[in-house]
Amino acid sequence: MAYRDLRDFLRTLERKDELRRISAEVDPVLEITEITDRAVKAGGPALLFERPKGSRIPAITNLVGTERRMNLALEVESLEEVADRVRSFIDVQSPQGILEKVKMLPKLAELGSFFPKTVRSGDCQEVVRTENFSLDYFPILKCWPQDGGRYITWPMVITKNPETGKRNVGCYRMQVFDGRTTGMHWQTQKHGAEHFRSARASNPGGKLEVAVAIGADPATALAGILPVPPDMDEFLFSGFLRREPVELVQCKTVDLAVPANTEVVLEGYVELSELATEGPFGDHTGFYSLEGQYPVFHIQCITHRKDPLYLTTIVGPPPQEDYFIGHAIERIFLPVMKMQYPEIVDVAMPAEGIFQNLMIVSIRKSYPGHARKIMNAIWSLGQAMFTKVVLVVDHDVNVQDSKEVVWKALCAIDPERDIQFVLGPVDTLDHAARRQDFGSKMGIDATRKWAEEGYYGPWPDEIKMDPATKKRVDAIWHQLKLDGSKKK
Ligand SMILES: Cc1cc2nc3c(=O)[nH]c(=O)nc-3n(C[C@H](O)[C@H](O)[C@H](O)COP(=O)(O)O)c2cc1C
Ligand SMILES: [Mn+2]
Repeated sequence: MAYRDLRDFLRTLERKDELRRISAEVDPVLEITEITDRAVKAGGPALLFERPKGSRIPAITNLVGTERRMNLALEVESLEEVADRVRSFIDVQSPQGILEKVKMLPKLAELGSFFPKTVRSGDCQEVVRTENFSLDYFPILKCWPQDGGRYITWPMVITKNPETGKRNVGCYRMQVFDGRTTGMHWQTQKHGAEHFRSARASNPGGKLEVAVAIGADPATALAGILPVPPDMDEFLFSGFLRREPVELVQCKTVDLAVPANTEVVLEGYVELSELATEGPFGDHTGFYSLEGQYPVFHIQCITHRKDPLYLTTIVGPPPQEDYFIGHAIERIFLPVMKMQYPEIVDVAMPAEGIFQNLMIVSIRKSYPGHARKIMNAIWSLGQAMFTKVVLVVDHDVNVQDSKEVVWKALCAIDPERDIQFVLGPVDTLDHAARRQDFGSKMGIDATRKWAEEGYYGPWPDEIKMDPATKKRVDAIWHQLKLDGSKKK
């Protein structure tokens, strides 16, 4: 059974000794970050701050900051289970023959059962505040010393495509400007920003309605982070992940719906003609992202549960909780990448590469220039377009092992021949790019080179001892007493 809501998941975490309650008063200004940062880096538990300074609402951090808790959140033993389910849906896409078509029907029915469902009332509206409300009520973090203020870091920002009416859910940080306004940091390539531009084009002086949901069952809370295609409802994907539809309730003052089990909902709008200075913010690159101009979110109503919890996360020097989220995304979406590019064997985004800086891809190479084709594929694949360095290796390199990758990839390149630069969109957070959002990217072809690619010598074999010798040494190894021999 899917988790009913955030507190249901917290109960499970507590039972499994994966949650620590902190009853001492702790300041949401910097202190919660410092504690959380240490907890994440130690592989520690989820944290429930019962007495954040200046607020009566408890704050939760490090919810899914280990692979184990991510598995608990998705109710699986390993992420491969989720990947297998994704694969099983992709496989039935193009049935051949009547038998395959018939077999497909239950699968389609199952898919249909994941669509969000509208319900009449929801716990998230136990309290409705259209007057006398303020964000000051919540334990919103100032994360790092040079941050421009407090930031809501794990919101589900919900908008509708003004042209198609389709919903989008994105996790975009929101800087608190005052009790009723925040920044809206949707980066220029993201779907929320697309909705904003499209609304502005048809009505420059108007508004775009926005609902922000904070804290839900874990699969739903993750929805806003998933890189799903434009106009695909992220809540459908949450329904798939939790194997039960997300229940949605209509907002009180805007024509949008939010997960009924949410802890806190902010309803309002952005003015299409208004921008304000947002930032700086200690970001997931491990550096501050600097000030920029972003839309302003005006809150006109806050609804929440009677005793709301405030879910938040910190980003900063890796690894942080977002590494485990990104890693889950990598595993879950790998089958989708493989469907489009079957030559891809595996993909890795090491924590230090902070997602957009480094993707290591292994392929089964079958024609000249194949590695370069894959680089271009990555740069045109959704948010993978941001990848600053794409490193392509042969199928027999284990991309999950950074040491093996460094060793084998560097042996395999003639840098001038094998490195390729392209220009294009880069991540907004890339402070080294020549311009915001625009810069260069690098592909490294570290596969074995072929004659057709201008390499005429024989490519050497990797050194491996022959099995017969290994066997003979195995037989006498014990007598040699070389295992664990320590000098005294
Ligand atoms: C903790 C966290 C904070 C994030 N903050 C932002 C942000 O401020 N702006 C942004 O554009 N993306 C941010 N992202 C990434 C987006 O959530 C992600 O790209 C998502 O897929 C965007 O949804 P969309 O494709 O519907 O626009 C953040 C991700 C995480 C995990
Ligand atoms: Mn989207």
